[in-house]
Amino acid sequence: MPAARPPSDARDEHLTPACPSRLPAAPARPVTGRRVPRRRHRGALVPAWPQAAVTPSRPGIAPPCSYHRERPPAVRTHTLQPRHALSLVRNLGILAHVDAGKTTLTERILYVTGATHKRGEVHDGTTVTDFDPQERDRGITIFAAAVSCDWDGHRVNLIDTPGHVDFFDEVERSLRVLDGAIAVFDAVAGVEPQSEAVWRQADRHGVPRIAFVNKLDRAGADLDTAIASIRERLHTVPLVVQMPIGQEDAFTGVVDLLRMTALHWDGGTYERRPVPDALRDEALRRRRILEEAVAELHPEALEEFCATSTLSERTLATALREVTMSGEGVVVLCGSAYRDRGIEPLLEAAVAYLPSPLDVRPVRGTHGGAVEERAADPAAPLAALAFKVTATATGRLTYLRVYSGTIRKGDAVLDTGTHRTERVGRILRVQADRHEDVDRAVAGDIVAVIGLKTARPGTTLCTPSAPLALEPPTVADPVVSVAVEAARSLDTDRLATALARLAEEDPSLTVRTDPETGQTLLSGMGELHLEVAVEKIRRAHGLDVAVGRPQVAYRETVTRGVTGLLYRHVKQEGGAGQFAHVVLDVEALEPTGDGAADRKDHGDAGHFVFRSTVTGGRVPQEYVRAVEAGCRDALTEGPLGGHPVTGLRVTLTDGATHSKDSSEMAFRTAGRLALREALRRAGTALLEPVVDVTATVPGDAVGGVLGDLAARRGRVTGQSVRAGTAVVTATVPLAELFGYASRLRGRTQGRGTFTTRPAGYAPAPRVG
Ligand SMILES: Nc1nc2c(ncn2[C@@H]2O[C@H](COP(=O)(O)OP(=O)(O)OP(=O)(O)O)[C@@H](O)[C@H]2O)c(=O)[nH]1
Ligand SMILES: [Mg+2]
Repeated sequence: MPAARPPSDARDEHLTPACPSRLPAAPARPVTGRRVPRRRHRGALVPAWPQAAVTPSRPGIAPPCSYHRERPPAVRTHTLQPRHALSLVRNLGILAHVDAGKTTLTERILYVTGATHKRGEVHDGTTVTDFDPQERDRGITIFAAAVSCDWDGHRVNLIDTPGHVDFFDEVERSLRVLDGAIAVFDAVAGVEPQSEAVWRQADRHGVPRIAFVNKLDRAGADLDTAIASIRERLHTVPLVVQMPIGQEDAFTGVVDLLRMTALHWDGGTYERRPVPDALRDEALRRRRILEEAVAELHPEALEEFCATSTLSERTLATALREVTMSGEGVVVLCGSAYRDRGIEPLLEAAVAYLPSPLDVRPVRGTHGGAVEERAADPAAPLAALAFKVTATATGRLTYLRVYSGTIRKGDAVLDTGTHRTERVGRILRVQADRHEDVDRAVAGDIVAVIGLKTARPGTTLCTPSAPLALEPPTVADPVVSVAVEAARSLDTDRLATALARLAEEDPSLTVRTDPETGQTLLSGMGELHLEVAVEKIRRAHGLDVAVGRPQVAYRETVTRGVTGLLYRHVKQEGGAGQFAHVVLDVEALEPTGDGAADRKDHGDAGHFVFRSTVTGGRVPQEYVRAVEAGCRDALTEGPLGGHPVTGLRVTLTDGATHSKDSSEMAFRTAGRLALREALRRAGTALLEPVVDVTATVPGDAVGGVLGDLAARRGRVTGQSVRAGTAVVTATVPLAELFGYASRLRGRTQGRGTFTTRPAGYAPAPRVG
């Protein structure tokens, strides 16, 4: 981790009242992602704050006050929300690197809101959201789980997401249907690789976030260092609204810098007290830093700050909400989920700053080529996105996010994927592995439906008379495959059915037959992903499965181009003939530079650009499109080993048509065969997936770990030691990492851990 300077030091120079000439003008506000109109919900913020707010006896400092939150009734009532109440709904995700404490935080949120009576623990396998037997055995989250709770008159729907990189797609599908998120960081480790990856993912989806720095009770926890890493690695402005009271074991509470009161936790309850004298100066200093940071981002706050040299609690709260929505800054809170500290203020901040379904932009879809928007209105025609499908004892559950309209039990809905109309059997509100029947769900709701036979993750369900297709979540390319086979040949068909169902539930898993060996190949995002999938088949279907060695998914790329390749496709055997002449140039394309994006974002076609420079109408537009389609067909199998081809630009420079025999089909065939021929003549190279590895190991084991990484063709990119613990980063071919977890454990007597992050593709040393 880079040496971090507490953010407070960096800002000491601003401690004197600022005047217009000292503070920079508020930056222009670029409109990105799902922004909300800046003015729309001003004023709506204040009633959303809990009634625990105390009237300050003198500016900024609350009088002595003891406040124990009444626990809400334990019974969850899922009454349906009328339209006006949509503003009281929050659909939130909990995102972070593996082990940051997402599941523990979700568990504590359920407990403090009264949704549960017991605090479960990940290490005991007793949490609500890690209910799958494999999650309990492995102590990690594998599947995103939805839960709901009530807080201060708001309904909070939460999705606890997995942090392990292999389950990236599960997070992607969740982000697609969420309105806001809580990003969790470990107070010792700060921003870890996967936190950075999910942060960028949330940026792409335009999901507003607040941050929770967790584990402040751990030895070595340091809020300021974690905040510095948020600023440096996530390139955002941290707006820190709390200051911890005590450190590590002695961490007992926080100072609320908005209300300037201290919150102390003791057992299951907390108390608001005046800020202790010893902390007052530091708290005022941090409040000042917060005010300045907010004034720099928010024009009205800047005006007030310049006029009065301070910001009122109301202005701060309003500005924090708007800055959160626009993504220009991130509100940072802190605590310890494990020790139940900091949960209530986090919930307050979540309902105060994060958007309701009404705050996000109307959903966009297409119908017949035209783009259409639908607002979050229960009276509008239905538009709902299926984002998850699971087989349970209750039946096949299709999870839906309803964006507009109302879906009722018994309704006929159109599946825009299959163009089939299906009937909704039951509608369920889901609380992890428990379900409760409801009669209908409205815009803003996340529910599961039983009775849909064909809906897949990514399908839109809509009113048959008002069809609309919403953009489905993207699906990452699988990078690792294993051959699977039923141990008893009798079970071959059952295995095929089980694999098909698995791939249906998780679109990042694919099943295909190897044309050369005839083996069934299961492909996914990593070794763990496949291990979990196979184990699921063993447990759920009682099948004995034999699994081969994992293989990575190679790709091929162009290293030396070809110009002026002429291909003539002419056929005249009876009937209508085929005539298409094309001339192609093929060039190598530079990688985009973002390894993860190269691997995840360019879909099956990889990084491919097609253009036409044909002039004078020598090849009509529809035939140009057909040539492009043909080229894309050719990209699926490269000349080196039949792997997908990526990293090239194809230019159609010339061509010829025949008045009778030319057709789109002829040009598509010509495009495919021309590019195939061009690739044979071009210089090509094999690419293999590489990952960035971050290994955290005891200082005395570094030598062995470095040697092992080198033997795995790893390139060490960084090394640092802090308090006897070394962090080594390296870029390593994925193919060399199989079995690394047990090797690292062995080399470090079980004390070493590592995480990986996709880093794109790099040239492979051998031809496969
Ligand atoms: N000391 C301390 N430990 C914590 C805290 N929160 C969580 N933990 C522990 O950290 C470990 C990981 O916690 P989880 O809640 O499973 O983390 P997660 O982010 O859900 O992990 P994945 O779902 O696997 O990505 C568990 O052993 C927790 O008990 C905390 O505030 N303090
Ligand atoms: Mg978890």
